[in-house]
Amino acid sequence: MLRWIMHVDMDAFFASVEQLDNPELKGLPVIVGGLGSRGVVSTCSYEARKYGVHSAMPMAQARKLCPQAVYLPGHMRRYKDVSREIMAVFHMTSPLVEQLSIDEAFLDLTGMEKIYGSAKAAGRLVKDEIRKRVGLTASVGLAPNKFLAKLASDLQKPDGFTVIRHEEAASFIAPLPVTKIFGIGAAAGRELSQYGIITIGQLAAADMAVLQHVFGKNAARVHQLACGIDDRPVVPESEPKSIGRETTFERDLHTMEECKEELLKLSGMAGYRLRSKGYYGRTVTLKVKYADFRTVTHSITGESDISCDEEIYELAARLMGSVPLNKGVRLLGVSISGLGSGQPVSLGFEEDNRRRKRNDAVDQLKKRFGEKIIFRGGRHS
Ligand code: TTP
Ligand code: MG
Repeated sequence: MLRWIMHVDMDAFFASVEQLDNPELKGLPVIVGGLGSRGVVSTCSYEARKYGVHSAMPMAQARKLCPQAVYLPGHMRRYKDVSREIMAVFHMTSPLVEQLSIDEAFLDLTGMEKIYGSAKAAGRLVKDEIRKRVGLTASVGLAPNKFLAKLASDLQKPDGFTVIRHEEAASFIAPLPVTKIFGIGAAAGRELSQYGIITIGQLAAADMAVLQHVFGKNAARVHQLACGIDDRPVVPESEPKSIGRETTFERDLHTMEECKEELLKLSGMAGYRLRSKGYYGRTVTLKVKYADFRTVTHSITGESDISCDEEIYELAARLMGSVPLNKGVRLLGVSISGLGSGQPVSLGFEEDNRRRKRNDAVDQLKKRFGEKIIFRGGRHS
């Protein structure tokens, strides 16, 4: 059976979301990134790329190249929401999806021609579905393996659709520069050019001794890629079963007050991790390790979805109340399981919304200044 791998990558992702949400920005150069004096460009619209602006460029340089652009700080939460919708389209299309970043993934379509008619039809379907659901364009690459699929998706951006067929794979990539192969950067490219090797085709036909000289133990691998061969499987990332944090204390804790104070910090850290990975949960587990290394765990399942620090702490503290404190406590851990992703279901009580807003604000601060910036209540450390 012929392998078919699809690589999908959104076009100018953050900038496109901004243009979608603010239609007056359509057709304009839009630059998203850190706007402070030491900020860098996260990405920019294709209109801005004409001026030479690109990701990771210092913002000050972008301002010189394209002073008329619209500069925006970005909305990470929104991008994550859109990303989740896109990933849902991928998961609808194939059971084997490997997410590479916020806006790209590999899908293994091998053997799925029967469902879609052809791999090409599946590719079209994904592009159409993304446009319908989120109103954005994606570039698709379809090829016999990951290396070729990723290379293909990049060739006709934006709104690209590139198919590399099995029989044409080697000849398709032969005229491209060697730096199109991941891992061959500008330095290796220059070294190869001294041997007259500029294109991937020349690399495929090169003397192995030269490749060994330039790439050492990776020579055979690079040679295979140059021939269009890449056997790496699409590996779906496994979902975590639980998310949490634990701390071993420098000195054992003896009072309920001390334990609860630590639980408050742990709940904040666990909650931040939970939310930043886009999950909510149903069950909170408390782990207590005593000075004699005996460990107990207790779990409790909440009435509704849990995502806020306060909810986690409330349940963890309730569990703590049923744990005897006749020995010193060496370690405490708080984790959340029964995970789901997306927005937690809430009854929309005023207090729920207030809590969520408070948690969002704390998350933003932690994201900007590091996790240690805030501990709720209690003493700061
Ligand atoms: P990319 O897919 O690399 O870039 P892009 O989607 O903006 O543009 P392209 O059409 O070339 O694919 O990255 C996806 C998002 O990740 C991008 O919109 C912003 C973010 N990002 C950064 O924040 N910093 C970076 O250096 C890069 C490369 C991306
Ligand atoms: Mg992209």
